[in-house]
Amino acid sequence: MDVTPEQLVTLLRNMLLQRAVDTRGFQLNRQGKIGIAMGSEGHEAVQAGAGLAFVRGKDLLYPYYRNTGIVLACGFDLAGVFRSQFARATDTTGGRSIINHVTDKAKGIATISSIIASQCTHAVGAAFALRYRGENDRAVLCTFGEGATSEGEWHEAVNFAAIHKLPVIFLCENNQWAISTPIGKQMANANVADRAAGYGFEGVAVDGFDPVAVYLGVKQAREKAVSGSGPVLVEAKCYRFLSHTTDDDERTYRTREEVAAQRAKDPVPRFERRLIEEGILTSEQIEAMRKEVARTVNETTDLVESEPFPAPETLYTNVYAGETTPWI
Ligand SMILES: Cc1ncc(C[n+]2csc(CCOP(=O)(O)OP(=O)(O)O)c2C)c(N)n1
Repeated sequence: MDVTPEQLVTLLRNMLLQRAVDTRGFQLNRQGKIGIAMGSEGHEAVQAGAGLAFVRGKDLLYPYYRNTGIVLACGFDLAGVFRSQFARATDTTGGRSIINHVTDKAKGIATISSIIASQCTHAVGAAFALRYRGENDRAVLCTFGEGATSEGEWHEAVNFAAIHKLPVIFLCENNQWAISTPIGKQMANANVADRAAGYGFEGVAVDGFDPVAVYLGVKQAREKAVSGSGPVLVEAKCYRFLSHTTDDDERTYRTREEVAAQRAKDPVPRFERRLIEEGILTSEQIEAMRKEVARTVNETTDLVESEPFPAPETLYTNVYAGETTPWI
């Protein structure tokens, strides 16, 4: 068996948690409590699957802004996600950064970058350091949207990784839209995965609505990456169900028919049905899990909302570099 029943349950809980956190973010924004929210609805299977393949204590994650689910699946603390959203003093950037730019050095989670594709060159540099030090059982997971693959920095990063056969898994969360730009206006290739061939390394496309397919694709890519035979580009085909952020209105550039057709393939109920059919969980157990997740998200929201904002006298903290510790 490729995945254990425990892993299947872990995947579902992460997917439910992502969706609950997403919904809460949009609610908090509409209540005027947080400045902006970015949903990952439609990406749940990609992020749960990739997070399960990440080897905690060894691997490094270089995520992007839509990766709440993946940082949680890699071990990031749920309260930390809300601290970032609420810009509290307890946030990893001290409440200084735009939401979701969380980091946890001890867990190998680098900060999210909003500069599209800039995390790709950082990821490649970290992979070079791992190889240079002979830490050959460690890999770097670098994530981005399909729009990022139109950036020059993405091409520089993958080319460098291919030349030096670096242990990087490049995971593209292809949701078909880069804000209002559809994939057909980004590239003439049928698959993002095809881009890898241009740089002499392997690219594979997987069903991004199936967390097990993503898990196995990323796991195999990781095995290849740490074996010394170079990076792999994994393209997980998914869809963004919500607007790009709470500042965007997707109704202005997508038809309702297109969104409805994608919604019919929603990965969350689809995976729930699969676990019931395979006898892994009953519908009652899934309902109990959903309630536990809702309770956890409610309690964490309340806890973090009661925490203080950064003190005014810390306004200039980190504006000028003080003591620094290298990341890797
Ligand atoms: C270098 C750079 N150019 C443009 C932007 C503005 N921008 C923010 S998100 C985004 C779309 C990115 O789409 P994609 O990579 O497909 O990821 P998605 O948001 O769809 O998950 C753009 C163009 C930016 N943040 N950085």
